[in-house]
Amino acid sequence: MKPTLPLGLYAIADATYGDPIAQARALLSAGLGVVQLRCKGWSTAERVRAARELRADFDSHHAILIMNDDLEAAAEGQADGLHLGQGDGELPAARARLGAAALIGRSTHTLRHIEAARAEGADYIGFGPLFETRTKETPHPTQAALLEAALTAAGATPLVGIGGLDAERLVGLRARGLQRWAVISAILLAPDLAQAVVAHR
Ligand code: 3NM
Repeated sequence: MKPTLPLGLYAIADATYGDPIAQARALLSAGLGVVQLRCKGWSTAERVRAARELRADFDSHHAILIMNDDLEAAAEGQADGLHLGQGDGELPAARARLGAAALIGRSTHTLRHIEAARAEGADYIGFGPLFETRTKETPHPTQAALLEAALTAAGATPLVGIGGLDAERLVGLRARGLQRWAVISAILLAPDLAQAVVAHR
């Protein structure tokens, strides 16, 4: 069965900020139900190795492992799902390779992207960057002003806000209706990861 994306914090373990395997284990220990592995610049073989190394940890925490960008790594690494950027290939092809139970998300940066993601059958939609981000190399223009329109455009498809999020900004975004969000640097650069998870969940 396809897993359901939890409400609240969608965690990302990111090789930009250290060892994503150690990060993922710490995020699972902090109680998070979904963690994406984001390893820009890694080979598919390296991503597969990381996912396989983590599989038992995700199983014992009943958590969802999402592979960023790389369909082959998601398939070979036995991930529960795949997150596709705008340029990362066709969603139906990923669905065919990974099976009906895979959770497949798509990054979107405009309202039109959101409509396209729904039309191609995305299980969830990433929307951002809401604010300026220090994590992405070539970010799109910031989108926070469009949050309400984005939530409407997403309809019943879960929308995950991303980009420049911190605990303070989340207060305002949640009041505006955001139910799911992804946070990278504000958690991975915090001196105490478990405390940072509590502050952002
Ligand atoms: N995707 P931080 S912004 C991975 O706009 C990613 O789709 C984005 O990192 C998008 O929480 C982003 O450190 C980086 O700003 C988010």
